[in-house]
Amino acid sequence: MDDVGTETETVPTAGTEKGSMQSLAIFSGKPAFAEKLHVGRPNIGDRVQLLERFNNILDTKWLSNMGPYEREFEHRITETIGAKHCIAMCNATVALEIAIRALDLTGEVLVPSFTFVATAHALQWQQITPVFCDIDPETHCLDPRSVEAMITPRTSGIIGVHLWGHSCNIEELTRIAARNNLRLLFDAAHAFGCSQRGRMIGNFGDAEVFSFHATKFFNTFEGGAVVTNNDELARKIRLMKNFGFADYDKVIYIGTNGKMNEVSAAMGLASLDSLEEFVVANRRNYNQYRMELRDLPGVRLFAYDDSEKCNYQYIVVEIDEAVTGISRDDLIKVLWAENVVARRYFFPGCHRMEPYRSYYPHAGLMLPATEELVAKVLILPTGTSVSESEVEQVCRIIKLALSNAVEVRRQLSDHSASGTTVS
Ligand code: T4K
Repeated sequence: MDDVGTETETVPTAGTEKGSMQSLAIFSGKPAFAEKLHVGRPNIGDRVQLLERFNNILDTKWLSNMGPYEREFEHRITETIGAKHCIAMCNATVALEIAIRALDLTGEVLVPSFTFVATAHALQWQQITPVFCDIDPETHCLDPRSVEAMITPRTSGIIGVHLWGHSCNIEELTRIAARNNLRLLFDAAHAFGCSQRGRMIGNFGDAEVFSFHATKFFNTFEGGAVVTNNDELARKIRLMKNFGFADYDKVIYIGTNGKMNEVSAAMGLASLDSLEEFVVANRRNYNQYRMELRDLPGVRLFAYDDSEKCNYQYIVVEIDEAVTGISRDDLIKVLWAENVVARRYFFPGCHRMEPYRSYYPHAGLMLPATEELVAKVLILPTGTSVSESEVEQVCRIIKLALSNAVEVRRQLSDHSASGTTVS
């Protein structure tokens, strides 16, 4: 793989070898990393080409409104995934809102609670009720049985989320949607470059929505897109993202402003050129984590299917406190003290966030798998800015914390008793 021109960033370590319990920063050790090691560090493609495009934008003074880079970007996306239409947007949340409206969703829509809150908000923002369904604990995606159980006469659609880039049970959801005359939309915010049974995500349901936010492995600073193979839907969505303008002075539809600007599109083109390199770095880190964390009782690394195309952009670990003797939250405190900013995506689940928690205080009763999972999941850093030796160091910290679980727990409870914060 030729990586010339792609930015790699190394985070200098503080030079602390983590060998003994006392070397952990929550005891008396120096933090493992001098600078914070983040989840979601943006990958940057070829800077020279990117700046050339930026200069071109300034020279031509075409900054937005379906400019040449936006159109090229849309074309490249459809080429990459083999879908008929790509409508680029300013972000995935607006793309979801527009897709929901274009599909005429009303009443109730079935969604997972275990997702980024934008999935639910995109509905509630339009006075549509998100009805939270449970997930399959293996895949972390919608459990079709829960979906079926939640259908009422008010249900108009399903939004499946391909969490972590792992596809939902598309076949079963498609069957349920067809049987019940429901629209089927996929929130594919995590799943650009992934496939299901060899077919690229972006080709399923009525439409799918990608996110190209800065924290995604492939970014346009802010950005998103609706992709669909339905000509009529694509036409409607295109109108909706540009206030409903069909021509100069001619508005034929209610619309909003969902346009992607030219700087974002230029960044997207640079990201597309480096896509393979980003995936290679993510896969390398994933394999390293897999090797380091294998055989650790109570620690489960979310498994990607190597027979499918995959972007490996999230390193998802489940911590089973009953086995490890240390909770996910205590482990996060240990990691943060070492400057490893691990995250609890998507804690505590949408149903426990406002306004949903006030609207449906007992929703958790219908979501046992979600309730269990939100206490276990931990996201670890990866991407082109994270090296193999840094992955090794992160895993060494985890192993050290787990093999000294009793002392770590005692130390952390002493910290909280004395009012000192760990991170
Ligand atoms: N559906 C799903 C399933 C989603 O996951 C998302 C977004 C959406 C829909 C909506 O897509 P967009 O409308 O955003 O296109 C982040 C992102 O903001 C969000 O886009 C993403 N999902 C979610 C999973 O992650 P936070 O709250 O973690 O963001 P933040 O600011 O804490 O950033 C995470 C880490 O990334 C930081 O610790 C540092 C690093 N970072 C972040 C930014 C923005 C950088 O190093 N540089 C940066 O520029 O939500």
